[in-house]
Amino acid sequence: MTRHTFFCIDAHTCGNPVRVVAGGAPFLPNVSMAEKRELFLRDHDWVRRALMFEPRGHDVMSGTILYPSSRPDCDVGVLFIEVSGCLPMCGHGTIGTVTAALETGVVTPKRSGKLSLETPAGRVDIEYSKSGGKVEQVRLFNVASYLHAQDVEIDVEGLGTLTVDLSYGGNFYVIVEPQANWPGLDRMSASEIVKLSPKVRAAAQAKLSPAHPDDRRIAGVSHVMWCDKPRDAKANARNAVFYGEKAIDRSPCGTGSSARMAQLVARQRLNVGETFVHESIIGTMFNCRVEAAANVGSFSGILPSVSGWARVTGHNTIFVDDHDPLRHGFQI
Ligand code: PYC
Repeated sequence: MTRHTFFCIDAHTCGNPVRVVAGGAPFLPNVSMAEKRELFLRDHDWVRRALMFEPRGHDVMSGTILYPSSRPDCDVGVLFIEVSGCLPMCGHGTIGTVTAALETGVVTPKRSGKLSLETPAGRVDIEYSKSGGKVEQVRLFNVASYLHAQDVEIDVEGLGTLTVDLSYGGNFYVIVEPQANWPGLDRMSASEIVKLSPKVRAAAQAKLSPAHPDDRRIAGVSHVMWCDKPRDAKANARNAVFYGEKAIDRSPCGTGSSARMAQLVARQRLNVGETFVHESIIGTMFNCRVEAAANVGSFSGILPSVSGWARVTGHNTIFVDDHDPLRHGFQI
């Protein structure tokens, strides 16, 4: 019998899970994280399914695997694993991973208060504050983000015609704002979000089939962001982000917040230099900022930053035994 053992640090970022695999991951050659992502998906995807899906994970599970970076300007490489696949970039996953890695000593920073991560979507710089051995706050300086398409009409069974935008913040997001056929988050239950989102995603994908202008490996509509006014007076906006088959992000979603800021700047509802506080479905918040303007291919975009907190919930040694019929996980 073969037993695979994974040494994980479990955490959550503003309520959304992050399982950081610090030991036991499959060997990958010294190539870029974008290439490692492709090799992992081709040869080792069972590891993701075993650690993310039931019975070891659940419908909302998300995590990372740490690898050495092949870039001299990065401290560590991060592979994002999730119920939906291997994301090019994940904001809540980054904040949770940095917190867990620093608090447990898995990563030793060369510079005080700063780290640089190599992600499949590109380099992501980090600034963090730490007190009494605990990481208090992590700000990530995300990859360039841009509005890919605006005022796109899609037909969604159960809602009718919706007018949506498609924006990139490390993943491609359909952005749905309140309108005649969708009155907003207060009038929508979590189970309705889970039922309608795959239809919205499929309709947007069928119409747009987006790919990143500088890296065609980053392609496809993966997330749906339902937007509304904030409940908390400290926030500028609220959202519920859908991913995978059944997941609603409990955090305000880092790549989603980046995509949303790119959309708002392109629509002249937010300016370079301004902050944007984003509230999640459970009321947790990310403090975001438009750092600068940036070009992405022929699109005008932005360089966004996102700040939030995470807490480590425990150390988890996970076994995947060959004689377990459910060793590679399942979803119902
Ligand atoms: O925070 O970027 C994010 C994210 C993506 C999917 C779930 N959370």
